Amino acid sequence: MTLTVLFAASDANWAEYAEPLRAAIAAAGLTASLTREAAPQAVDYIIYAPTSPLQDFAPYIRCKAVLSLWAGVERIVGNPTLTQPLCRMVDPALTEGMVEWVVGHALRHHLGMDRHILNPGHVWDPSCPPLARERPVAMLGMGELGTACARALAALNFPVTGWSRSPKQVDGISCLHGDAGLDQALSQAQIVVTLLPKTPETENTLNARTLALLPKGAVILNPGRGALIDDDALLAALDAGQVGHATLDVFRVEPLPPDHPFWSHPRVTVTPHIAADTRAPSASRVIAENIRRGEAGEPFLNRVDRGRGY
Ligand code: NDP
Ligand code: OXD
Repeated sequence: MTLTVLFAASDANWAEYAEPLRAAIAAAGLTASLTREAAPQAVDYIIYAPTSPLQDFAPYIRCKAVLSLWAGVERIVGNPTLTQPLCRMVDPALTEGMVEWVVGHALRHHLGMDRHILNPGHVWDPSCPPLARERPVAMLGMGELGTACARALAALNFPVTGWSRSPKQVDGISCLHGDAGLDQALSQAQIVVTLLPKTPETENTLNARTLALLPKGAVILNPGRGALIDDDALLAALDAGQVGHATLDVFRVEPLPPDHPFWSHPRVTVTPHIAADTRAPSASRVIAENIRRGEAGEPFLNRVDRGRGY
């Protein structure tokens, strides 16, 4: 039987994914027509990115799953027309990219690299940074990405405290959960990484109260979602020196508007939502495996829990 797989994402995504998806679907032993247009009632699976105009999933009565190309699903999870199973992206190459972004930016701040790279006065300042073992890190979110980043930082000897919704045990990481766990993690952290999904519960996790718990001068790295941080509270904490620097990859409005104060703040680094990209060859294999599972009656991988919102 030939499956109909609808690709609902941007033209640029199509150019990148068409060939790797066709190859991965064939390698999974499936026969499918991968298409950008099909009668809704004929579609078996939808590959989806929020760059697609598709909003009404109700006519897709035969569709067995909607397979997101994105890890974060906040723009689709609450769609009331979406009754089909929704699977988010867990791509090993995306995880690798996120580890590189987080470790790179953590080391920039840990080693005080800017002091030497930007040294307009040619000041000879031989003071050394502490060792990583003396620089506590809080990892807010201990899912696929947070756990991989926590492990990579711990391998460099940073003492890492992870925080999640449910209790966890991860070798080499001190794991906390719940409101008290958040306060405890923040009260020691010189570097805070936010890798939580955007849900009603995680919005403004970093706010005036929680930012005040940090040791003075702590650094924030946010590759999660803009809404995890209260922008005004962050700007106030930066101006007061409570937060020493914020490196932000994600924003409430993207692209970040040209007049947003983050662009010109001397202690904010903006990266344009590039912390970790889904990579077509590996992501296509993940998608194809889920289609194979759907056809074999096996449980889907990375299924989103609608109630939790991630
Ligand atoms: P996961 O779903 O694997 O992990 C989410 C983590 O957040 C889990 O540990 C979960 O806890 C925790 N969490 C969720 N809600 C709460 C809460 N209310 N309180 C405490 N902890 C909570 O997601 P990923 O690691 O794959 O991705 C995380 C996010 O990273 C994505 O949602 C997306 O927004 C962002 N992202 C950004 C990219 C970029 O390029 N900037 C690229 C890809 C993703 P528990 O383990 O208990 O469920
Ligand atoms: C994602 C992202 O969620 O790129 O995949 O932000």
